[in-house]
Amino acid sequence: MLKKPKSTLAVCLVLVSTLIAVVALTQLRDTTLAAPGYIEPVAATGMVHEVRLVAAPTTGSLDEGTTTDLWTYNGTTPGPEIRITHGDTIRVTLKNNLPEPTSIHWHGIRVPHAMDGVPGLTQPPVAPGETFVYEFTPPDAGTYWYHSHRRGHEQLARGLYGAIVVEDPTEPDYPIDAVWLVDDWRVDDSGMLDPDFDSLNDIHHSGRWGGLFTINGSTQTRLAAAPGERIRIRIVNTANGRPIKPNFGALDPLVIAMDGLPVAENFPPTDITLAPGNRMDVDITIPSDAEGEFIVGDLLGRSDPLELARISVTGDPVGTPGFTAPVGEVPDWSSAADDPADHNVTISFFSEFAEASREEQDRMLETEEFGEFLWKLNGRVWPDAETLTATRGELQKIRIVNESGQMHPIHLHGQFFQLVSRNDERVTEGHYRDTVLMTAFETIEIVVAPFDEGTWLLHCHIQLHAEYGMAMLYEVASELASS
Ligand SMILES: [Cu+2]
Repeated sequence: MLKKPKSTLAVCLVLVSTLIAVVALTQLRDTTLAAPGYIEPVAATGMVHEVRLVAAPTTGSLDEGTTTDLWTYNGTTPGPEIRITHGDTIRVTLKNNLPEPTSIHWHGIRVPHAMDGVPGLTQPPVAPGETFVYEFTPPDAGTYWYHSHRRGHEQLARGLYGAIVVEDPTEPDYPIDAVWLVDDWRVDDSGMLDPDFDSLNDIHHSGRWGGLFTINGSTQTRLAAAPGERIRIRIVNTANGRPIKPNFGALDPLVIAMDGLPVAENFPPTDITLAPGNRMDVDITIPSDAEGEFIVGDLLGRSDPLELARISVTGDPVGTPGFTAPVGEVPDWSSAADDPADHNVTISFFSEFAEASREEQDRMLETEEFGEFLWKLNGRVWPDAETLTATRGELQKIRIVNESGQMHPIHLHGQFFQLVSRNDERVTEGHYRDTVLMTAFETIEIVVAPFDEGTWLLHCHIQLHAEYGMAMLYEVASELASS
């Protein structure tokens, strides 16, 4: 007697869930825009990695010899590399031994909303002496990084970041698989960090840039490889404001992933500029007759590369593995460049000094009190932010207009997107992103695949711009709520 209602219920549940799936697919706004290739749920392995990260003031060395005051996870900058297999869970206990509140954001990983690490939005700030436990199973394999998401213009600049790699067991095993976290530090002549983290000049321009360049916290990074070796290098730009344009000198790398996810086709990284937040994975085969030092440098705004690190080729040649470099399933959404935008965002800069009368300006100059400098999105300043809304499963296009003379790396939490136009010219990139660099007075259009519910942050990854207002909200609601 009891069985029948139960099985009827089961049939109903199957029908309802089938209906939900059909609705989800038909709600993709434009049938020419295929759903992203990464939304298949990951099969959990059951493995849980316990990690303890202690954020604390530390004294450390960046430049072999000089020491400075840093803020680090577990005593080093970068903090420990977290490396797991796709399907594994990580459980990170953050202990805050800093003199101020903090939090951790898992940049690029589609974590559950409550794990996203944005104080005041997804969690309360973690007060000094307190702990917070982050636990999630990354749905997508790839190269990511973790960093403080509170007062990043100081907490990141003092060293609070590290790498998180989610290895894909279906990808070929590279004999050498390295993560290079690139940073620039502003130090004085004695190697001490410049403590002026709120420089008006930096707020007004492109944030805090420094003259001391490190990879993995050292100016002397060397990667040893044999002739014929095949290497995967995962490059992460962790800088507060400065983009990098990687240059590999005499080597011929191929890009295999951008912002974590595999690219549709491998290509040389010649034209790639990595904004703060961006990642790029490259596949390098060392020629079998190579020997000596190969310089990896930065070509941003210069014709001769600035050295960042070296690949030292020594020893007997090894056989080069013959596997094909990884690629991913990336639908082409560039036709959306011709569609109207679902949302428009305008970036502008407000300066109380510039708005003031001549007399007031004279007074401000005399007292050196220049008033407020603020970065605005649609005329509003965080936390008085506008909310862009999206329905789960409906791809949508956001048009962003930069009315300022500064660059802005725009980062969206919780979802990947594609860049489909720059200055109204269609762009086909063949990869997803979570961060895109806008240059001065540029207009871009992005297509977002909203599949992760919650209210997420969309902000500039120049830490000072975000700190001085440049953040808004992106709310992804369930399709059931709107029906
Ligand atoms: Cu900005």
